[in-house]
Amino acid sequence: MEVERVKEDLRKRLKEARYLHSTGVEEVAVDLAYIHGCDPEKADMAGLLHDCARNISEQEMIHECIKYHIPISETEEQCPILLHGKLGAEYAKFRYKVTDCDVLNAIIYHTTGRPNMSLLEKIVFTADFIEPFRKPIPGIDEIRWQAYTNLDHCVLMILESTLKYLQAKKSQIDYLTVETYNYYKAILP
Ligand code: DGI
Ligand code: FE
Ligand code: FE
Ligand code: FE
Repeated sequence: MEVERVKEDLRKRLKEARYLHSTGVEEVAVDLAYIHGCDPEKADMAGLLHDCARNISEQEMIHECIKYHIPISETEEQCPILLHGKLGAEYAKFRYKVTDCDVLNAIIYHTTGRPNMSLLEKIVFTADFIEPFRKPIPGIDEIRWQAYTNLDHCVLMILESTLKYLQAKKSQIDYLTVETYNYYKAILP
């Protein structure tokens, strides 16, 4: 489906704030694609669609995952919000006719990341965190700077910030969030 038609559909389906966030991620992802040498059209689609399954209730998310045969881990059962990436990729495939695996993986892994992410995966993961409509958090200026300078370092800083936030909230931490953090910590000097 064309980007403009996807946008029109998302504008109807998502709450206004979530739609604005999605277009913010879209724009930042395209900028990062040009800077880091990634396909801007893929970044555009992945950024726009990354949260396309975010606007349903936790209960509905579980139901939808069962419908799409998405396996649910114990952590995901406790924190169903973790499922919106995997479910979003299914919507991208079936509702928006996305076939590109890299785009689908960027949607799947945008919340936890994963070790050894593709350039597009890192771009969407990062754009989700730094887009201009998101509520500012301490350290965001340095993280934004690193997004345009050293993307791996930026990914590590985002994970550090997310882990701190989850620990403060006493939320369950997904094993992939931890593995991703360990991976980027280990590969950086
Ligand atoms: O969907 P967004 O709000 O744009 O952002 P997101 O997909 O990165 O994160 C969604 C929520 O998931 C956010 O409140 C942070 C939280 N989250 C990220 N990693 C983990 C997590 N929650 C749990 N319980 N465990 C994690 O490892
Ligand atoms: Fe999300
Ligand atoms: Fe995120
Ligand atoms: Fe998001």
